[in-house]
Amino acid sequence: MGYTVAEKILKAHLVDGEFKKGSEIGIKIDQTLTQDATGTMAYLEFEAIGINRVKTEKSVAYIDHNTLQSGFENADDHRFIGSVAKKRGVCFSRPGNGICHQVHLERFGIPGKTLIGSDSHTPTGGGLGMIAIGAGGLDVAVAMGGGAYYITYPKIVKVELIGKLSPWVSAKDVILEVLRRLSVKGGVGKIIEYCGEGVKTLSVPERATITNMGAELGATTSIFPSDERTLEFLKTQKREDCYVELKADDDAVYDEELTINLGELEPLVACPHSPDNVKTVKELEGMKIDQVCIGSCTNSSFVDMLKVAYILKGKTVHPDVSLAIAPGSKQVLNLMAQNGALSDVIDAGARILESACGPCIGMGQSPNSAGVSLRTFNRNFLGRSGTKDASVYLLSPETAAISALTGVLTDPRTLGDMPSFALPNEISINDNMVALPSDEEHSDDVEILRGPNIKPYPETAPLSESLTAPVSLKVGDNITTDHIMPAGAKILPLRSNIPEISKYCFTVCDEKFPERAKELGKSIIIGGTNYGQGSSREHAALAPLYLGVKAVIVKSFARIHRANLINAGILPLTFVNESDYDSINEGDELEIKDLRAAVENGDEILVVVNKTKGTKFEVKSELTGRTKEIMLAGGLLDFTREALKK
Ligand code: MIC
Ligand code: SF4
Repeated sequence: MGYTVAEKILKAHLVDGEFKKGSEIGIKIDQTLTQDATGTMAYLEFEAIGINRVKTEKSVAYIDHNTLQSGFENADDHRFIGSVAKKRGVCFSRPGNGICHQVHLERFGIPGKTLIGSDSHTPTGGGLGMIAIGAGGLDVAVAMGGGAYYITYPKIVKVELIGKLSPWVSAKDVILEVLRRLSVKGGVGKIIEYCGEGVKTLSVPERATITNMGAELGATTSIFPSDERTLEFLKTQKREDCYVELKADDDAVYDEELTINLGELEPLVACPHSPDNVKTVKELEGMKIDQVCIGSCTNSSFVDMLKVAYILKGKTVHPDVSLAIAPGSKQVLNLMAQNGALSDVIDAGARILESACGPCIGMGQSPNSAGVSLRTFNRNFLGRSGTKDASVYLLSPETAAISALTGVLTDPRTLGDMPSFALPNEISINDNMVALPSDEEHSDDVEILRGPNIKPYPETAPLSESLTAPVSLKVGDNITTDHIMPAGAKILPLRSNIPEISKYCFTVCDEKFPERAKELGKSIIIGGTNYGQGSSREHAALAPLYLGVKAVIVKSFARIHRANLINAGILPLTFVNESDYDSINEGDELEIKDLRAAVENGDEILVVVNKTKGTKFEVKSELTGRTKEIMLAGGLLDFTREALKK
């Protein structure tokens, strides 16, 4: 039996477990990346594990999320990360160098390698033929220390691309079509692997747009083969020596199949407040808009910017619209400056932002009250833009740019003929904004610089014998990590201070939650399906940990968040009968007797007594060998420390 591209890479990196669908496997990690909003914690955790230097082939620390620096906090985090990186053997991509995923694709990604990053859009690297997975900071810390990364051997979904995109229809429309078909939970436990003759019509940055937003499917990752288009991209980056060809065997076996005829696609748009709420642009054409934002790790490549500049050239942004553009990296911004595209967009009235995440994570550019914002980003969760009653629509740079001129949602195909846009063969490469780490023998001389906002990892405790605690919160389906631990300009600077940031935990759903949970001392959260979808931020587990949450009982979990809960020592449980969800109310006192013994025995089913209602229901714990040990130890940090001692 042959293998798919993903399986070949996983197999070559297998260090633990049986290479069999559904079983837990440990893979060796070649590269890691962190960004500043999750990075401070990840490096504090790396320090707490107690290893001096990273053991990966390449680890890079990016500064791209918290770049507003409206107080000392962000700048302190940057300085801390820069100093740790230097001491511990990590390359440091300085603020200004660009968004982690765009820069990593350009300068560090290598086909056939494994990468984990403390950011859910790490699968961007799948555009280059990598197994690139988003993970919690603690998992990344362990991988930096040379530890394996554990996943459940996923199902592989084959997405066969046939034909070629029509003019003004783009890679963003491909992934929006996949989201329309599979939904935000359709990818959980799966790797999405692209193949077919349509693949070669897509350049690496286009492929990366598709794998990037595969995160919104809940997928473990997404991947393209590595072929002549990959070589072409690496040559432009003067990195052709990294090239290896990777393709699936003819007799590879897939678990599910999907075919997309690129030629039949039309411009699409994801409507509020979910990336899978997809409609055609035609259906909504003419909708009045207030704001357009172009950029983010999904759509900020040079070719995206060339298209935008072509559309804007010689025109003026509509008087009722604010247009903001954030090129994805210093390389992209510089190329725009060199070829005149920058001048075209400035001249049209675009507001040029620094090469960073910016508005995508609510760091500035919040829309006006009840504003309609068109964004080339990947997430439009309620409130994420910083304006609670705003309506955010996700779409391609082409649709965004033309709409910025007309003031209403507009189909870019009205532009007529499309010239061909391509990355030049020869570009100037300058990695001067990547600081290299110190030599190992000089690392003792490097001082780690900590600011007053940087607080240690919250306290953990081994799993208790039994658990009796009230329900502090009951929420519905598709709760995102933006609900659990919101971001934005006010809250993001607190990422290295769990006591402070926990004051905002779940406030999108219930303003009183942090206070209530703290008062209760220990508590349990009840949720619906796909709980914890979205970002990789472990703060969505660390803040509840700090607030005393001991268990979360839901209908189903999103992959990264479930792993983060286990890493934090919070018990993730799912209902055996989903209807039991209805019988529980906030305030009910729940009890799980002999919890520790049951987890030790590997009992699959636990019985929960609702002491308030006088009823009982069953939940699944699904903790396997390793995750079971982590839970018993009180989380991954304690587990790893103990393992190292042994
Ligand atoms: C996001 O897009 O939500 C983020 C901000 O990049 C997060 C990481 C974070 O919360 O720091 C992600 O996607 O993992
Ligand atoms: Fe940054 Fe937005 Fe990408 Fe997250 S999704 S890494 S916030 S650009």
